[in-house]
Amino acid sequence: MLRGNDAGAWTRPSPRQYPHQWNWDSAFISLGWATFDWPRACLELEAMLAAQWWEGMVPHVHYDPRHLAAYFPGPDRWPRAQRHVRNAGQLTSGITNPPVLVTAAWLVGLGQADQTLRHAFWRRVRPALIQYLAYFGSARRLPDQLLPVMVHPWESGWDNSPRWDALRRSGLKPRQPYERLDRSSVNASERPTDSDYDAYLALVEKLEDADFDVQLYRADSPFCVHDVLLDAAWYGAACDLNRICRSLSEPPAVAAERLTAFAAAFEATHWDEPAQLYFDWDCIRHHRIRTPTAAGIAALAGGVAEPQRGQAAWRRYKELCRGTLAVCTVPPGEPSFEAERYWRGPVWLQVNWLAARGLEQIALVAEARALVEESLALVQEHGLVECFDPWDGSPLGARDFSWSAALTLAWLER
Ligand code: 2M8
Repeated sequence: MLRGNDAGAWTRPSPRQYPHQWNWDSAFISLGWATFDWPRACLELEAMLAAQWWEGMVPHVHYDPRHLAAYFPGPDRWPRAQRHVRNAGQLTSGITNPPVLVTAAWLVGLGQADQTLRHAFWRRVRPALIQYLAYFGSARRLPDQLLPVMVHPWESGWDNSPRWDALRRSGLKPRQPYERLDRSSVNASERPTDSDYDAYLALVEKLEDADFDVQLYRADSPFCVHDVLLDAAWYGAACDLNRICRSLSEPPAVAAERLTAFAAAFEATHWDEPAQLYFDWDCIRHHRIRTPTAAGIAALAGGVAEPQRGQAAWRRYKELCRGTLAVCTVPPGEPSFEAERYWRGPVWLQVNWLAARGLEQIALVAEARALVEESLALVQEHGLVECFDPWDGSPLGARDFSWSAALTLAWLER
């Protein structure tokens, strides 16, 4: 399937629905390539870094100029973004993704037994990875805050998660008309709604109007959050980048004191004692977004959560999702739960991969193994699709889905 979805230097998330390169998709996809074609895994990550901005940001979409008519929105909706791209001619979106790309570079490197090749790869990517993580600490910080902000649901990768329903309620509409293309090969009931898309496109216009200056954007936008998964991914990425640096006998990219302060801010911002769960933080309305979703569980992968809290969160979330397949992205008792609609209930293998990695980090090794077994059984029965119905595992969303194939390979190899 990866060979089938191969666009040359990167892999399409799925052949029809997503014809370009996506940032965190490529991170997960590289882990699959690494099991049978290591140079191709490196190429996947380096192709993503080739779309990097002067400011260090690695965009969430790196457009393939051959397929611009097949996906909306294209780079024409991000005209100012193109001026930020370092390599002339690369076409990008204007937002990023949780930086699991850095962790993928660490893991892909570890998959190479030949130290010369491994170190050469890490040496090639290290400067871009340092700039990428530094971007969150500079351009993405509000005054007096340690944690970066996330500015668009597409950036979180959990587009229509109920975590972001305040945005839906804000009733934002874009100035420019548009036509959705995402429901030609996937059922409308499995995709975000029209009001979600109105808000997504309106936020794109706001980011463009502010020329991606976060302070300007925040002053005029109803959406600006500390995303629990992005923050955890940043911390995990910083630790993995330091591991790369140590292997190369280079100084750490992120100082130990900074990591300690970041972890404390993470707990203070995201941990919710009454719910015993990790939640997101709304920087506009100044409160925790107390909507239980699997994001707080996937966040355990970053290795930032305190182990006892992580264990409590896993127990609590399992209780809330009793009777569903693991890991249901929204508990079925939530009013916002929709079994078929994208990030509002279905099971995603990428979430399961993050959750299993997180469970290992908090000493729930047997639970991690059980989750992997359950995920592989799901694949065996229902195929390598985008996501699965949390009640019976029926396939949902796009077919021939690359990160589902890649993570299955990575699990099988282990
Ligand atoms: C989905 O997001 C894109 C927009 O970025 C879309 O719906 O068109 C999300 O599931 C996201 O997490 C994923 O990276 C992307 C490509 O698989 O698709």
